Amino acid sequence: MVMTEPVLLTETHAGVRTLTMNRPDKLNAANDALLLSLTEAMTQADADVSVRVIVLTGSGRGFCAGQDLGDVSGRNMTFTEHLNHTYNPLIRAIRGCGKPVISAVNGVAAGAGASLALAGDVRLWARSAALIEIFSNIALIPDSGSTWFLPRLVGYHRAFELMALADKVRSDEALRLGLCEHVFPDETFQQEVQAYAEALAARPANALKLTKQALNAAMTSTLDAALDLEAELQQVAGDHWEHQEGVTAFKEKRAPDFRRG
Ligand code: LHQ
Repeated sequence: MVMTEPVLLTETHAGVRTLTMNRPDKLNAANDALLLSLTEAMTQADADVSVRVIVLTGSGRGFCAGQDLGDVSGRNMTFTEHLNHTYNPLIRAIRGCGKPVISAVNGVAAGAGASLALAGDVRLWARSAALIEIFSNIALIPDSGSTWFLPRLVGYHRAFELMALADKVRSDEALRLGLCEHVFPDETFQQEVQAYAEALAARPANALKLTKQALNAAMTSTLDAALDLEAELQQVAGDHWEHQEGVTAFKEKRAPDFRRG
């Protein structure tokens, strides 16, 4: 009997759920099975009370090389249908998730894989990782959110150039451009990501959920609308036990415990 490897590996440790894209021979190029199971796993992790932080990463030397160009399963759909069926729900699941999502970019992120690398709330890169808005090499336009994420990070003109020329952005430049928060050595990357994720998991989950909601809304809103939403969500945060715990811990000169409750 031929055993096939799952396209997605799932592991949970200390409140951190790690989702590992697992098609290493193809640099984790995405087929429908991978994309649909990733979306499902993201939704499940969001609903699971034991999960506080989600890490998205790749197995082997790649993060994700974008659409699997050899996979024809999406070809009975139009491009529009394919995006609406697979990539777009995934990007929406990441951005709409009530928990922090870390894009742990262990290797090359190309095409829609670059979009996944940018979609996380935190982007941690291995030294050897790289990002390529590679779509124009095959005469397509950037999708899966790249046209939305990239200009907000680097401005219109730099985004256009990276997309038009499909230049490879290496980790030192990615850090300089604001495409990632931290770069870690390849050798210790997994441990660094887990340590970072556990530190994030100790932060107040309800407050981070509301912060994510407010920030996502603010990306497309006016200052007036942002002020109104802050005032509304601050009430929700202030009514939560986490706030009491934070204030009490401050007064008692101890570290708050946001993991109880
Ligand atoms: C791959 C792939 C891959 C299959 C590496 N597919 N096998 C598009 C269409 C429809 C709707 C939705 O939206 C999209 C969005 C997109 O994502 S379009 C962009 C699609 N991706 C690409 O065009 C990237 C193609 N890959 C590459 O250009 C290179 O592999 C990069 C620059 C990523 C990495 O180069 P290297 O480090 O030199 O690795 P490699 O090319 O030797 O790849 C290793 C293996 O992985 C190789 O297989 P082999 O059997 O020869 O060892 C590649 O064929 C395979 N692979 N990407 N997307």
